Amino acid sequence: MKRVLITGITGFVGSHLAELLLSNGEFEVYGIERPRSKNENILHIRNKLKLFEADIRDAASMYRLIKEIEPHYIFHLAAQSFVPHSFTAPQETLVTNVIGTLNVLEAIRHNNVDSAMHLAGSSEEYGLVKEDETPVKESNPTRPQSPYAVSKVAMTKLALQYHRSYGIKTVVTRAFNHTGPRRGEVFVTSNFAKQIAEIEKGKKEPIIHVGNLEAKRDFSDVRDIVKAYLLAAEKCDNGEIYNICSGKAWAISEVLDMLIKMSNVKVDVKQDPSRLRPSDVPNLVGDYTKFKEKTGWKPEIPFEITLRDLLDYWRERV
Ligand code: A2R
Repeated sequence: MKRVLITGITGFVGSHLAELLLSNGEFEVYGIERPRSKNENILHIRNKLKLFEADIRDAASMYRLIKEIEPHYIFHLAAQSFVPHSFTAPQETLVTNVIGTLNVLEAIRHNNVDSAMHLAGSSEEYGLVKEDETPVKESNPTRPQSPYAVSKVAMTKLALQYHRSYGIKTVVTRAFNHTGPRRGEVFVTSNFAKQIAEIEKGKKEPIIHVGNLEAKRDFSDVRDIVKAYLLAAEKCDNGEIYNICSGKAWAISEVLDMLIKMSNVKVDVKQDPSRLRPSDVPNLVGDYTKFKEKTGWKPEIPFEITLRDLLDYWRERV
């Protein structure tokens, strides 16, 4: 059995990755949680996991943890992951996403363990993408548009530098938007789905509040994304960056229309200025050729199924 440590296991992606690894049967899955972690995402698999209390901002706790586990693989997903929050809490975002990552890298280095580390970068690192630069390749310049994006650029650069300087096995993926059941309700797809589910149950007036509907995003299903993360750790070259995406862009307005059509309720749509970002990325669509050539991965779950499962997830919860 290979020992795998997931930071961020209580989160959206971490919980899906834990499920995948457990179902595979070859992995012993370790994770970290904090005293106040919301743990509903992993309640159903909790007894199959080995959970430790740790905070990535605390270097000593990461050092002890990695010394004790000596993981074969580390999936570093823990982060302040919500772009709008990074404008109001830039310091928290930078400390968690950059210093937190540094603490994991340093724990590997000082303990001299041979872990292969996958780090979840983000398409947000590309930021402002010019018309003639889409679909975006890994070689595109990064022009971050938020403190979150800056934090992920810094995290990526640290991961690659630790590989070059110390030979630490790091692979960075830049996933484009991904969604599905358990997506945090602050994220656009989940937020729309939750509002529709509430309207269906008569718990909310029939008005959907929205932010920027013009933005175009490349969406994948989280269950495809976690398969890609496992392949990245197992098959990709260290010190490299790989895009993971569908290669197809959807306007946020199209996503909203698809969700509304999955329901019988009549709704009005209202723009809420507080949902707009100080600077936004207009069009983000990626090119995953590099990753596909290395691993054979391609997205399998149609976006309609992803949205339907997300809406059903909220129908069971509101
Ligand atoms: O908030 P918690 O305790 O439930 O844990 C969250 C974890 N996390 C931390 N873990 C340890 N020490 C910290 N200081 C710390 N801060 C946050 O990160 C949770 O388990 C995870 C974030 O989950 P989500 O917000 O649902 O993010 P998601 O979508 O799963 O994103 C995974 C990765 C992130 O690196 C994103 O930036 C990237 O994919 O897109």
